[in-house]
Amino acid sequence: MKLTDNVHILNWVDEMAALVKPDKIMWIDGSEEQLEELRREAVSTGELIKLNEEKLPGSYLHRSDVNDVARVEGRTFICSKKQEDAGPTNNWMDPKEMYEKLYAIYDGCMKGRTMYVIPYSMGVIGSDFAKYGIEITDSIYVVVSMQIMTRMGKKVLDAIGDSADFIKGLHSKAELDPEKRYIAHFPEDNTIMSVNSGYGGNVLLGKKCFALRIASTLGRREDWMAEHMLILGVQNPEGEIRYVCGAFPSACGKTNLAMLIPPEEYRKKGWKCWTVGDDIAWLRIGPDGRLWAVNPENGFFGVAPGTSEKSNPNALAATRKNTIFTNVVRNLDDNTVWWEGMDKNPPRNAENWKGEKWDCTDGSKGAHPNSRFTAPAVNCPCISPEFESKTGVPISAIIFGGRRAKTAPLVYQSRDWEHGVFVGSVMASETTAAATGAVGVVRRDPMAMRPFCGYNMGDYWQHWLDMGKKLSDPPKIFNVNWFRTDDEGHFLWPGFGDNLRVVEWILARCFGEADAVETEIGYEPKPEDINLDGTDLSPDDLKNILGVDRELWREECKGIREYYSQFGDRLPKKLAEELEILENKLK
Ligand code: OXD
Ligand code: MN
Repeated sequence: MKLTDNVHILNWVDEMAALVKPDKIMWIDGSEEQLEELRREAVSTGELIKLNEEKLPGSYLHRSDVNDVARVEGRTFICSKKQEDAGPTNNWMDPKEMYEKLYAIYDGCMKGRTMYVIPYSMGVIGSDFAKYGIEITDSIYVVVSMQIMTRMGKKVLDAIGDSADFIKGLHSKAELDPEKRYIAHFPEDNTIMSVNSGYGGNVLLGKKCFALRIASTLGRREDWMAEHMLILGVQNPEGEIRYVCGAFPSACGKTNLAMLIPPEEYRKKGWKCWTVGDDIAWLRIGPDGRLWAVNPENGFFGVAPGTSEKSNPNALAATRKNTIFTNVVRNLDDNTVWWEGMDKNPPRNAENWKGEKWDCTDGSKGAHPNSRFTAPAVNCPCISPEFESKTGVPISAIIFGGRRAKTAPLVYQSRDWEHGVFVGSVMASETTAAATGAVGVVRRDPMAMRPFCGYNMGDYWQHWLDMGKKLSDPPKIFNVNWFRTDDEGHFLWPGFGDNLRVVEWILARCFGEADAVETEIGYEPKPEDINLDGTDLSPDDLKNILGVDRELWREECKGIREYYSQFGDRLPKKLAEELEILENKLK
């Protein structure tokens, strides 16, 4: 049954149905009855495995194809009419050529299958922030995951009304052929096409595809920003909650910061942290000239390995009901799940992520390193009371970060917004020995958006600069590095909950409550300005992770200059100037 009279939606759905030729079309209304029927069907075909109803109520295990376990950046395209509008950091294909290629692949790909039509909203339905989408898919896993990750169903169609303003998304698992796998974005058509994958990051189109790649282009047109950022509320003992956004490349502890648990001494004094978002922030200028943020998602699509009662109890708690686990270990004794780093007791009677009998003593990994949980945000014990707010939360600070063994100090503040945009544009992380064998290879990941910016990165930086001019009270911009090491490679900063000590200084700076010293790269705290009560660190230890090593920073400038050169005349002049200012200060 069709759920709308909107001719724009109906015509597009008809057109796509004529292309993919499904046996049946089902409109997803969002009702629990319909979803439960689909879950039952997926269990009967093996697409989902029902887990222990007592220990993990309402939860399921899903296994993706063994060669379909991660986002495929090499096969992700921005298909703007002009190549220079996609820029040097994106794969590009001419839209006509891509449509032709994809239409050939989609032709008849849903024969014998049901086509599901999912109306969904990114952001609270009816709010000024909300943007709507329709995803067509042949996967029940996608339908039930979209129910967790977005607000979806008939109420979204009601909100769209007869408007043509919605993002079109077509997904088909097709044959799961990696050679014909494409994640294509057509920013000028508000369209996303994903084919031959069943992995969440490639197929839950509301997330990276819409809420970052397409939304970044919408934000540029409409004067707002779509960012790869967590949103954290920090409540001080006086009961005041101040908010920060944070952008970090992968493997820098973003989820842990988003769900931070204050150190004991802080908790005793009444500090508390609230999660508004763990991955994506949409930012708009408020009537007060400040930047206001919402998390457009409704759930967490988190990396499972390493999530434990110790590292992130809030994330673990979020997965204890109504969750879909992907590519983790199945404990056959009690029909629950496990992953490396959850605890020290791997199940003895278990299946690995591929569904094979797994012997935890043979040295093989049981869960895939990129195994995931898809969990409702409401499950998180520290979810912010502002999570459903239609206006969002006012942002006091933006925190950029990366993993640098040397060079970057524990924390520094940019001199102003423009300098802050420079700091974000040159964000970098070093590869670890475990991942590549080559330690210290610097990968630039501007604003942690390298894989997610839907247009030319140079234009994106200009948009940041332009937004700063429109904000009468812009957030202050900081850079942090939790990963400084000594010469033996030991971390010099404890990280995790203790990062609140740095965030406390950051927020105090935003409200004129803390001092700083000016260095060549920006403002840094004096060692005694970071509260170390309850740690075994002294202000003297902090001296090793603050300060500026001119030699290393001169090297850094060479790397930045080389990185910038690929953007040609799309590099904003202001950023070239900021680089010169830094070079001069280091002379
Ligand atoms: C994610 C990512 O899955 O950034 O959030 O890759
Ligand atoms: Mn992410």
